[in-house]
Amino acid sequence: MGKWKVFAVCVLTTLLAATGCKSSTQDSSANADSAPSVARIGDFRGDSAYAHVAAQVAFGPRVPGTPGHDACREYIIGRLRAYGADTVIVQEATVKAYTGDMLPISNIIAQYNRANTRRILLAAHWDTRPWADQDDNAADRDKPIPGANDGASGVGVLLEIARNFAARQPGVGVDLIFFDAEDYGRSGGFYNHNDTWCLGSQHWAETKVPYTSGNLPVYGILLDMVGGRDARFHYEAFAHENAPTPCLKVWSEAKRLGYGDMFINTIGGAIIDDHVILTRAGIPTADIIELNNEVTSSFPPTWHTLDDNLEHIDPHVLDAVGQTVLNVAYNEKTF
Ligand code: AHN
Ligand code: ZN
Repeated sequence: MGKWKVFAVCVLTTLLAATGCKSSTQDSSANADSAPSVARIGDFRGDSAYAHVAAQVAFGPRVPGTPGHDACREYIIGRLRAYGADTVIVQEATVKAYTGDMLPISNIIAQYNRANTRRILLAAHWDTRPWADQDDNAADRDKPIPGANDGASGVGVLLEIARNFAARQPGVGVDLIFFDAEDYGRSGGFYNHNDTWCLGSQHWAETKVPYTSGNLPVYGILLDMVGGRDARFHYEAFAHENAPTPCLKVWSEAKRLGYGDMFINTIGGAIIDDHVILTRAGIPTADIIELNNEVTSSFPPTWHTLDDNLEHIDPHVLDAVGQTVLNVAYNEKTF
Protein backbone atom coordinates (compact mmCIF):
# COMPACT_ATOMS: atom_id res chain seq x y z
CA MET A 1 0.00 0.00 0.00
CA GLY A 2 1.39 3.42 -0.98
CA LYS A 3 2.13 6.12 1.54
CA TRP A 4 -0.71 8.36 0.33
CA LYS A 5 -3.22 5.57 0.24
CA VAL A 6 -2.31 4.72 3.83
CA PHE A 7 -2.69 8.38 4.71
CA ALA A 8 -6.06 8.61 2.98
CA VAL A 9 -7.29 5.49 4.76
CA CYS A 10 -6.14 6.95 8.07
CA VAL A 11 -7.91 10.24 7.48
CA LEU A 12 -11.06 8.42 6.46
CA THR A 13 -10.91 6.07 9.41
CA THR A 14 -10.27 8.94 11.79
CA LEU A 15 -13.13 10.99 10.37
CA LEU A 16 -15.54 8.09 10.47
CA ALA A 17 -14.76 6.73 13.88
CA ALA A 18 -12.28 9.04 15.57
CA THR A 19 -10.33 5.97 16.62
CA GLY A 20 -7.13 6.53 14.68
CA CYS A 21 -5.41 4.05 12.41
CA LYS A 22 -2.73 2.60 14.60
CA SER A 23 -3.56 -1.05 14.10
CA SER A 24 -4.03 -0.83 10.35
CA THR A 25 -0.62 0.73 9.77
CA GLN A 26 1.53 -0.78 12.50
CA ASP A 27 0.55 -4.40 12.12
CA SER A 28 0.08 -4.79 8.40
CA SER A 29 1.15 -8.45 8.42
CA ALA A 30 -1.41 -9.59 10.93
CA ASN A 31 -4.18 -7.49 9.40
CA ALA A 32 -3.36 -8.00 5.74
CA ASP A 33 -6.38 -10.17 5.06
CA SER A 34 -8.98 -7.71 6.38
CA ALA A 35 -10.15 -4.39 5.08
CA PRO A 36 -8.19 -1.54 6.73
CA SER A 37 -11.10 0.90 6.42
CA VAL A 38 -13.14 -0.85 9.15
CA ALA A 39 -13.05 1.05 12.43
CA ARG A 40 -10.98 -0.85 14.96
CA ILE A 41 -10.23 0.27 18.48
CA GLY A 42 -7.00 -0.63 20.18
CA ASP A 43 -3.76 -2.08 18.97
CA PHE A 44 -4.08 -5.84 19.39
CA ARG A 45 -0.97 -7.63 18.09
CA GLY A 46 -1.21 -11.27 17.10
CA ASP A 47 2.56 -11.60 17.41
CA SER A 48 2.48 -10.32 21.01
CA ALA A 49 -0.22 -12.85 21.90
CA TYR A 50 1.94 -15.51 20.23
CA ALA A 51 4.93 -14.46 22.36
CA HIS A 52 2.81 -15.02 25.49
CA VAL A 53 1.89 -18.47 24.16
CA ALA A 54 5.56 -19.28 23.55
CA ALA A 55 6.51 -18.09 27.05
CA GLN A 56 3.93 -20.39 28.62
CA VAL A 57 4.98 -23.40 26.54
CA ALA A 58 8.60 -22.74 27.56
CA PHE A 59 7.65 -23.30 31.22
CA GLY A 60 6.78 -26.88 30.31
CA PRO A 61 3.40 -28.46 31.04
CA ARG A 62 1.26 -26.39 33.45
CA VAL A 63 -0.16 -29.32 35.39
CA PRO A 64 -1.27 -28.38 38.92
CA GLY A 65 1.45 -29.23 41.43
CA THR A 66 4.36 -29.04 38.95
CA PRO A 67 7.14 -26.41 38.55
CA GLY A 68 5.77 -25.34 35.14
CA HIS A 69 2.44 -24.58 36.79
CA ASP A 70 4.10 -22.46 39.49
CA ALA A 71 6.18 -20.54 36.94
CA CYS A 72 3.19 -19.87 34.69
CA ARG A 73 1.12 -18.63 37.62
CA GLU A 74 3.82 -16.05 38.44
CA TYR A 75 4.07 -15.09 34.77
CA ILE A 76 0.34 -14.39 34.45
CA ILE A 77 0.22 -12.42 37.73
CA GLY A 78 3.36 -10.48 36.78
CA ARG A 79 2.00 -9.53 33.34
CA LEU A 80 -1.34 -8.39 34.80
CA ARG A 81 0.43 -6.18 37.35
CA ALA A 82 2.69 -4.79 34.61
CA TYR A 83 -0.39 -4.10 32.48
CA GLY A 84 -1.91 -1.91 35.16
CA ALA A 85 -4.85 -3.96 36.42
CA ASP A 86 -6.77 -2.10 39.16
CA THR A 87 -6.63 -5.28 41.26
CA VAL A 88 -5.23 -8.77 40.84
CA ILE A 89 -6.90 -11.39 43.01
CA VAL A 90 -5.51 -14.91 43.37
CA GLN A 91 -8.01 -17.45 44.68
CA GLU A 92 -6.02 -20.41 46.00
CA ALA A 93 -7.46 -23.78 46.95
CA THR A 94 -6.82 -27.49 47.01
CA VAL A 95 -9.34 -29.53 45.03
CA LYS A 96 -9.71 -33.27 44.60
CA ALA A 97 -9.47 -34.69 41.10
CA TYR A 98 -11.38 -37.82 40.01
CA THR A 99 -8.08 -39.72 40.27
CA GLY A 100 -7.89 -38.84 43.96
CA ASP A 101 -5.01 -36.43 43.31
CA MET A 102 -5.16 -33.32 45.49
CA LEU A 103 -4.51 -30.35 43.21
CA PRO A 104 -3.13 -27.01 44.42
CA ILE A 105 -4.98 -24.53 42.21
CA SER A 106 -5.05 -20.78 41.65
CA ASN A 107 -7.80 -18.90 39.85
CA ILE A 108 -6.40 -15.51 38.86
CA ILE A 109 -8.72 -12.50 38.49
CA ALA A 110 -7.74 -9.06 37.16
CA GLN A 111 -10.08 -6.07 37.17
CA TYR A 112 -10.06 -3.14 34.75
CA ASN A 113 -12.15 -0.01 35.27
CA ARG A 114 -13.16 -1.21 38.67
CA ALA A 115 -15.20 1.97 39.27
CA ASN A 116 -17.90 0.94 36.80
CA THR A 117 -20.60 -1.33 38.22
CA ARG A 118 -21.62 -2.44 34.72
CA ARG A 119 -19.13 -5.20 33.93
CA ILE A 120 -18.30 -7.97 31.48
CA LEU A 121 -16.08 -10.99 32.05
CA LEU A 122 -13.43 -12.53 29.78
CA ALA A 123 -12.08 -15.97 30.73
CA ALA A 124 -9.65 -18.71 29.74
CA HIS A 125 -8.19 -21.76 31.45
CA TRP A 126 -4.45 -21.66 32.10
CA ASP A 127 -3.71 -25.23 33.27
CA THR A 128 -2.78 -28.01 30.85
CA ARG A 129 -3.82 -31.64 30.63
CA PRO A 130 -1.61 -34.13 32.50
CA TRP A 131 -2.08 -36.87 29.89
CA ALA A 132 -1.93 -36.91 26.08
CA ASP A 133 -4.69 -39.51 26.09
CA GLN A 134 -5.72 -38.76 22.49
CA ASP A 135 -2.22 -39.30 21.07
CA ASP A 136 -1.84 -41.78 18.19
CA ASN A 137 1.18 -43.21 19.97
CA ALA A 138 -0.04 -45.32 22.90
CA ALA A 139 3.36 -45.02 24.63
CA ASP A 140 2.87 -41.24 24.90
CA ARG A 141 -0.64 -41.25 26.34
CA ASP A 142 0.46 -40.92 29.96
CA LYS A 143 2.71 -37.92 29.20
CA PRO A 144 1.58 -34.30 29.78
CA ILE A 145 0.68 -32.18 26.73
CA PRO A 146 2.56 -28.97 25.79
CA GLY A 147 -0.80 -27.16 25.71
CA ALA A 148 0.11 -24.45 23.20
CA ASN A 149 -3.46 -24.29 21.92
CA ASP A 150 -5.29 -26.00 24.80
CA GLY A 151 -4.29 -23.67 27.64
CA ALA A 152 -1.75 -21.13 26.41
CA SER A 153 -3.69 -19.65 23.47
CA GLY A 154 -6.60 -18.20 25.44
CA VAL A 155 -4.24 -16.86 28.10
CA GLY A 156 -2.00 -15.29 25.44
CA VAL A 157 -4.94 -13.44 23.88
CA LEU A 158 -6.23 -12.24 27.26
CA LEU A 159 -2.79 -10.93 28.26
CA GLU A 160 -2.50 -8.97 25.01
CA ILE A 161 -5.98 -7.58 25.69
CA ALA A 162 -4.73 -6.57 29.16
CA ARG A 163 -1.83 -4.68 27.55
CA ASN A 164 -4.38 -2.77 25.47
CA PHE A 165 -6.44 -1.97 28.57
CA ALA A 166 -3.31 -0.51 30.19
CA ALA A 167 -3.00 1.90 27.25
CA ARG A 168 -6.71 2.64 26.96
CA GLN A 169 -9.14 1.78 29.72
CA PRO A 170 -12.41 0.18 28.55
CA GLY A 171 -15.60 2.18 29.21
CA VAL A 172 -17.37 -0.85 30.61
CA GLY A 173 -15.80 -2.61 33.59
CA VAL A 174 -13.88 -5.72 32.48
CA ASP A 175 -12.77 -8.65 34.61
CA LEU A 176 -10.29 -11.19 33.27
CA ILE A 177 -10.49 -14.61 34.93
CA PHE A 178 -7.83 -17.27 34.40
CA PHE A 179 -9.27 -20.57 35.60
CA ASP A 180 -7.12 -23.41 36.84
CA ALA A 181 -7.74 -27.18 36.59
CA GLU A 182 -10.11 -27.17 33.65
CA ASP A 183 -8.39 -30.08 31.97
CA TYR A 184 -7.88 -32.76 34.66
CA GLY A 185 -11.14 -34.49 33.69
CA ARG A 186 -12.04 -38.07 32.90
CA SER A 187 -12.22 -38.78 29.20
CA GLY A 188 -14.58 -41.11 27.35
CA GLY A 189 -16.43 -44.13 28.69
CA PHE A 190 -20.12 -44.82 29.00
CA TYR A 191 -20.82 -42.72 32.07
CA ASN A 192 -21.15 -38.99 32.22
CA HIS A 193 -17.98 -37.53 33.76
CA ASN A 194 -18.86 -33.87 33.18
CA ASP A 195 -18.17 -32.76 36.73
CA THR A 196 -14.60 -34.12 36.64
CA TRP A 197 -13.73 -31.21 34.28
CA CYS A 198 -13.61 -27.47 35.05
CA LEU A 199 -12.58 -27.95 38.70
CA GLY A 200 -11.18 -24.42 38.96
CA SER A 201 -14.31 -22.70 37.70
CA GLN A 202 -16.50 -25.00 39.80
CA HIS A 203 -14.55 -23.96 42.89
CA TRP A 204 -14.78 -20.29 41.86
CA ALA A 205 -18.58 -20.58 41.42
CA GLU A 206 -18.92 -21.44 45.13
CA THR A 207 -17.90 -17.87 46.07
CA LYS A 208 -17.95 -15.92 42.77
CA VAL A 209 -15.16 -13.70 44.07
CA PRO A 210 -15.10 -10.64 43.67
CA TYR A 211 -18.85 -10.31 43.00
CA THR A 212 -21.91 -10.16 45.20
CA SER A 213 -25.09 -11.67 43.80
CA GLY A 214 -26.41 -8.22 42.86
CA ASN A 215 -23.41 -7.13 40.80
CA LEU A 216 -22.55 -10.00 38.47
CA PRO A 217 -21.11 -9.14 35.05
CA VAL A 218 -23.83 -8.83 32.39
CA TYR A 219 -22.20 -11.53 30.26
CA GLY A 220 -18.97 -13.44 29.71
CA ILE A 221 -16.79 -14.63 26.84
CA LEU A 222 -14.61 -17.75 27.23
CA LEU A 223 -11.57 -18.34 25.01
CA ASP A 224 -10.40 -21.96 24.65
CA MET A 225 -8.21 -23.31 21.83
CA VAL A 226 -8.18 -20.04 19.91
CA GLY A 227 -4.82 -20.34 18.12
CA GLY A 228 -4.96 -23.42 15.90
CA ARG A 229 -3.87 -23.17 12.29
CA ASP A 230 -6.88 -22.95 9.93
CA ALA A 231 -9.23 -22.69 12.90
CA ARG A 232 -12.91 -21.98 12.40
CA PHE A 233 -15.18 -21.05 15.28
CA HIS A 234 -18.79 -22.24 15.33
CA TYR A 235 -21.36 -21.56 18.02
CA GLU A 236 -21.30 -23.98 20.93
CA ALA A 237 -24.83 -25.34 21.41
CA PHE A 238 -25.23 -24.71 25.15
CA ALA A 239 -23.92 -21.14 24.79
CA HIS A 240 -26.11 -20.44 21.77
CA GLU A 241 -29.17 -21.60 23.73
CA ASN A 242 -28.41 -20.03 27.12
CA ALA A 243 -26.09 -17.12 26.30
CA PRO A 244 -27.30 -15.72 22.95
CA THR A 245 -26.29 -12.11 23.73
CA PRO A 246 -22.51 -12.59 23.96
CA CYS A 247 -22.61 -15.12 21.09
CA LEU A 248 -24.27 -12.58 18.78
CA LYS A 249 -21.93 -9.79 19.90
CA VAL A 250 -18.79 -11.82 19.24
CA TRP A 251 -19.84 -13.38 15.93
CA SER A 252 -21.23 -10.12 14.52
CA GLU A 253 -18.16 -8.14 15.61
CA ALA A 254 -15.94 -10.76 13.94
CA LYS A 255 -17.90 -10.41 10.72
CA ARG A 256 -17.72 -6.61 10.85
CA LEU A 257 -13.94 -6.78 11.26
CA GLY A 258 -13.58 -9.08 8.26
CA TYR A 259 -13.31 -12.46 10.00
CA GLY A 260 -16.59 -13.89 8.75
CA ASP A 261 -14.77 -16.85 7.19
CA MET A 262 -13.35 -17.82 10.59
CA PHE A 263 -16.45 -17.23 12.74
CA ILE A 264 -19.23 -19.40 11.30
CA ASN A 265 -22.85 -18.62 12.16
CA THR A 266 -23.95 -22.20 12.79
CA ILE A 267 -23.82 -24.51 15.79
CA GLY A 268 -20.73 -26.74 15.62
CA GLY A 269 -21.33 -29.05 18.57
CA ALA A 270 -22.09 -29.21 22.28
CA ILE A 271 -19.38 -29.43 24.93
CA ILE A 272 -18.73 -29.01 28.62
CA ASP A 273 -16.34 -26.16 29.31
CA ASP A 274 -15.90 -23.33 31.82
CA HIS A 275 -18.65 -21.30 30.08
CA VAL A 276 -21.22 -23.86 31.26
CA ILE A 277 -20.17 -23.28 34.86
CA LEU A 278 -20.24 -19.50 34.40
CA THR A 279 -23.66 -19.56 32.73
CA ARG A 280 -25.07 -21.70 35.56
CA ALA A 281 -23.55 -19.23 38.02
CA GLY A 282 -25.68 -16.47 36.50
CA ILE A 283 -23.25 -15.02 33.94
CA PRO A 284 -24.38 -16.06 30.44
CA THR A 285 -21.13 -16.87 28.69
CA ALA A 286 -20.16 -17.56 25.07
CA ASP A 287 -17.38 -20.02 24.21
CA ILE A 288 -14.93 -19.25 21.42
CA ILE A 289 -13.53 -22.74 20.86
CA GLU A 290 -12.56 -24.78 17.84
CA LEU A 291 -15.04 -27.66 18.08
CA ASN A 292 -15.84 -28.47 14.46
CA ASN A 293 -12.48 -28.91 12.81
CA GLU A 294 -12.59 -29.71 9.10
CA VAL A 295 -10.57 -32.93 9.55
CA THR A 296 -11.95 -34.28 12.84
CA SER A 297 -15.46 -32.69 12.89
CA SER A 298 -14.59 -32.04 16.53
CA PHE A 299 -11.61 -30.47 18.31
CA PRO A 300 -8.44 -29.88 16.27
CA PRO A 301 -6.24 -32.92 15.45
CA THR A 302 -3.62 -31.89 18.03
CA TRP A 303 -6.18 -31.91 20.88
CA HIS A 304 -4.89 -33.78 23.95
CA THR A 305 -1.83 -35.00 22.04
CA LEU A 306 1.89 -34.21 22.25
CA ASP A 307 1.44 -32.32 18.94
CA ASP A 308 -0.37 -29.47 20.71
CA ASN A 309 2.79 -27.38 20.32
CA LEU A 310 3.87 -24.01 18.89
CA GLU A 311 4.21 -25.42 15.37
CA HIS A 312 0.44 -25.66 15.14
CA ILE A 313 -0.29 -22.14 16.41
CA ASP A 314 -1.05 -19.37 13.91
CA PRO A 315 -0.57 -15.76 15.10
CA HIS A 316 -3.19 -14.60 12.58
CA VAL A 317 -5.83 -16.70 14.31
CA LEU A 318 -4.82 -15.26 17.70
CA ASP A 319 -4.99 -11.82 16.09
CA ALA A 320 -8.51 -12.32 14.69
CA VAL A 321 -9.86 -13.61 17.99
CA GLY A 322 -8.09 -10.92 20.01
CA GLN A 323 -9.19 -8.02 17.83
CA THR A 324 -12.74 -9.30 17.90
CA VAL A 325 -12.96 -9.70 21.68
CA LEU A 326 -11.11 -6.43 22.34
CA ASN A 327 -13.51 -4.52 20.08
CA VAL A 328 -16.54 -6.13 21.72
CA ALA A 329 -15.20 -4.86 25.05
CA TYR A 330 -14.39 -1.35 23.82
CA ASN A 331 -17.77 -1.02 22.08
CA GLU A 332 -19.81 -2.32 25.02
CA LYS A 333 -22.37 -0.01 26.61
CA THR A 334 -20.81 1.70 29.60
CA PHE A 335 -23.92 2.12 31.81
C1 AHN B 1 -14.68 -32.24 27.35
O1 AHN B 1 -13.98 -32.86 26.59
C2 AHN B 1 -15.58 -32.89 28.32
N1 AHN B 1 -14.70 -30.91 27.38
C3 AHN B 1 -13.89 -30.16 26.48
C4 AHN B 1 -13.42 -28.93 27.12
C5 AHN B 1 -11.98 -28.78 26.95
C6 AHN B 1 -11.01 -29.71 27.15
N2 AHN B 1 -11.39 -27.70 26.56
C7 AHN B 1 -10.13 -27.90 26.54
N3 AHN B 1 -9.86 -29.12 26.89
ZN1 ZN C 1 -8.18 -29.89 26.99
